[in-house]
Amino acid sequence: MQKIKIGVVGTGFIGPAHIEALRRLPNTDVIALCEVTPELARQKADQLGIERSCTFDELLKMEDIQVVHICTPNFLHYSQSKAALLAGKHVVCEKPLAKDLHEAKELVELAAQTGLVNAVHFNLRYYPLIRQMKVMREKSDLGDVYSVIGSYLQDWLFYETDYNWRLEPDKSGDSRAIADIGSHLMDSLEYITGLKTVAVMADFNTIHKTRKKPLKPVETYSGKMLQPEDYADVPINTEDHANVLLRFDNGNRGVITVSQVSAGRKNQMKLEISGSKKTVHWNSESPNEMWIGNRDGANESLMRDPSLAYAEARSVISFPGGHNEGFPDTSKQLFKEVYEAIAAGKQPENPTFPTFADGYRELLICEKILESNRKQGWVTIE
Ligand code: SOE
Repeated sequence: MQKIKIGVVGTGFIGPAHIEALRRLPNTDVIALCEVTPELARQKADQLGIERSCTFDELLKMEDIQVVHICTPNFLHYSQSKAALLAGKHVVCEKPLAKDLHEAKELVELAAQTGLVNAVHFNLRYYPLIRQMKVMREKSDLGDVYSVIGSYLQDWLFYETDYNWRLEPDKSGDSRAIADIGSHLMDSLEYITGLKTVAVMADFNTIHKTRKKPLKPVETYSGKMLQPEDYADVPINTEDHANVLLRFDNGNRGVITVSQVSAGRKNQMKLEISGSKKTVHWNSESPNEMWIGNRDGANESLMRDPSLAYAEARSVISFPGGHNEGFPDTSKQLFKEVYEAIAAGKQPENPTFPTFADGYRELLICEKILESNRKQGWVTIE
C-alpha cells in the first residue's frame, strides 16, 4: 500500500502529538520535520525518529511530500498554510487558522480554488461522546436546545512566572485564552447543538498584568522555575480569564467561561446542554462517560462503548467499553477521516472533519468576542 508522505512543521507541545497520531494510522508516513533552525530540526528529527530535517522552503520543494501539518505558533499559520497550498500540498493546520479574519478568508478561498484537502485541528470534536451528543441532538433525543453552559479551565499559566509565546500578541494574536481554548469550546458547542451563535457579551480579566518572562527558552506546560535574575518583567494585556454570554439562532441562550489560571484544572473542557427532552453533561478530564438528565425518571450515565453508541459515533471509537480512550486518540480519529479524503486526492463535498471554513468561523466568533469585551456591550455575529 502506497503510504501518504507527510512533513510536520513545529515540534512544541502539539507537533509531536500530531506525529504520534499519524503513526497510528496504516496509510501515513511522517518523513520530514521542520523547525526554526536546521540544528533544532535535526535534533528533534533524531529524537522523534524522522528521516529528514529541513527548512520550510525545502519541505515545499520535496515532490514526494503530499501533506504538510502546520504546528507552529499562531502568527505563522497563515503564511505557511498559504505557501503549502500554493506548492500543491494538502494542509492540516493547528487552531486558530490565522491571526485575523482577512487572513482566514483568503485561506478558505485559496483552498477552495485548489481543491486540496484542508483541515483545522479542532481535535476535541473527536472525543467519541462529543460525537454521541451531536448524534443524540440530530436524532431529537435532546429535543430543542434550551440552554448551554460551557467551560474550559487550565492552570498551566497559573503563576506570574509561567510564560509562553501565547502571551505575546505579535505571536498569538490579540486574544489568548479565548483564541487558544475558547475556540475549541465554541467549535464543539456549535458542532453538538447545530446552533449558530448570533450575539455575544464578553468580559475579560487579566490576573497577572505583569509576568516574568524567562530569559532562557521554556516549553509549553513545563512550569519550570528559574532564578529571579533569569526573568524579565513583561506587561500582559491578553486575558487569563473570560466570561461570555451567548445568544443562539434558535432564540435561546448560553454562557461560557475560559481560564488558564484555575489551580488544579489541568485541561478541563465541560459542556452541559439542556434540551426540551433531556440534558447531557460531559467533562474532558473524564471523557469516557457522560451524564444524561431526565425530568420524569432516573438520570443515566452512559459509558463510551461501541455497543452502546450510535453508529455515527462508533466510527470514532477504537476500543471496547472500559478500555479508556483519551486526548491522544482524538487526533488519530480526526486524521483518519482527513487521510481518507487525502487518499481520494481532493476535499470532499461534505467533509466530516473540521475545515478551513470552520477555522474561519471560530476566528469570526473570537473577533466578535474581543470587540464585545472592548466595548463592554453586546455584539452581533452575522
Ligand atoms: C494550550 O492551552 C493547549 O495546548 C492548546 O493550545 C491546545 O489547543 C489544547 O488542546 C490544549 O492546550
